[in-house]
Amino acid sequence: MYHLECIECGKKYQKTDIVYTCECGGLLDVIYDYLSIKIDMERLKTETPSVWKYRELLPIEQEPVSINEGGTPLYKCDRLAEKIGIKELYVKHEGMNPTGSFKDRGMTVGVSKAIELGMKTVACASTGNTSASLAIYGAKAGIPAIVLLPEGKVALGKVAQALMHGAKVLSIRGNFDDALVLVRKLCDEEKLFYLLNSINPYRLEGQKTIGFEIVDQLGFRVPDRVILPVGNAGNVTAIYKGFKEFMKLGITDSVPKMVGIQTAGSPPIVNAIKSGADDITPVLNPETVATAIRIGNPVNARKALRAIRESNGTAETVTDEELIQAQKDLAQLEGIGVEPASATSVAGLKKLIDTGVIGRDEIVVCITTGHLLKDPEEVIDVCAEPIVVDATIEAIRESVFSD
Ligand code: AN7
Repeated sequence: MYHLECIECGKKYQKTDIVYTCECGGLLDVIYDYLSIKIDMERLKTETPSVWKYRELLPIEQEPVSINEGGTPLYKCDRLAEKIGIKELYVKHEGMNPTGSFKDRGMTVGVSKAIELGMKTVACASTGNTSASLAIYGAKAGIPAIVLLPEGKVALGKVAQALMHGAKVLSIRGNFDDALVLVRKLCDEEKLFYLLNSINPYRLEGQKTIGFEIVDQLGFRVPDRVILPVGNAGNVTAIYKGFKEFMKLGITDSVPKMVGIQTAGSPPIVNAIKSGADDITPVLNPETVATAIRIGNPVNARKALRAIRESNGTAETVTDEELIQAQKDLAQLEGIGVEPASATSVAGLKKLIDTGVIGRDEIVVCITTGHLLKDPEEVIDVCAEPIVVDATIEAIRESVFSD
């Protein structure tokens, strides 16, 4: 039992309504009848984590469109912890999802909902990962997917996925924020397609399972902090909702402080948190090497600001240099390969430890949202080139042992 509810005016919508935002313009939340939800604790404590392990808390009644999303590893990162100067650090590597990003958690639910509602075509605007994910779930469901990408600004691996999985890929002359305005009109006003950006509250329902899994994988403990990159600000909102629901159901008795990280070139949420504003001021020309979060007007800002504040969390910026260093540290100290945006979580942790905002004895989970192979061109840019040598023992000996 669930319905949709506006976070601003409280207006309720039914689960059969095809609606993305409230009449008043406010964002919608999926609200359950929590008293009627029965969790089988024995199953919860023994079954391997995955998105659909938590189906009692997901808004889908039919068989879902699924390709085994979720259940991503939570690594204890002692070498990285030592470098940063913190006692207990975990990294939840969402790059280990089917398309290599956390978006799959939202899309398995979102596309399942599209099918339940009888929608014929699904669409999104994307900085890349959302489009890869929509393409794969559209393919699995057997319905067409339309994706709008900012021309020339999407990492190669993501475009490759959208193309190969058969989405209709449209490169927009404009940035992500422009593409999102356009696709919202196509879906909401023109009613041409079903909108699967994270303004669609069903997407966030899938993504909240990251919160469930963290608790599950820590042996039903709640960490002190969860740190993650923020773009459209859907994921930080979703994960916090997951932690809150586990508390509401009596599975846990606290929630972590939520910490959102953006880049110095694209910081609307950080600006609002630091200035105490109720809403964001859009950043007009966002620029960063972390193209996934090159977003100036995050649609879930009002939800995210509440989540961060209510949890006593914070938000911080990192520079491109800092996030590239964190990307290398994750790769070379822990064997965790992530795309640039994902590394902002670890770069942000380092900055907040160095400045004393986060204590060295806190239990911290950083979320790495996307896989290294999403953006091979960035890797080539920031790493030394391969060394070309003659195919002889001598040449290799000289190259390896000469310095
Ligand atoms: C790797 O694909 O917005 O704050 O269109 O790909 O929930 O938006 C991607 C976002 C973080 C930010 N890390 O999450 C898209 C898109 C990675 C991402 C984010 C994205 P939100």
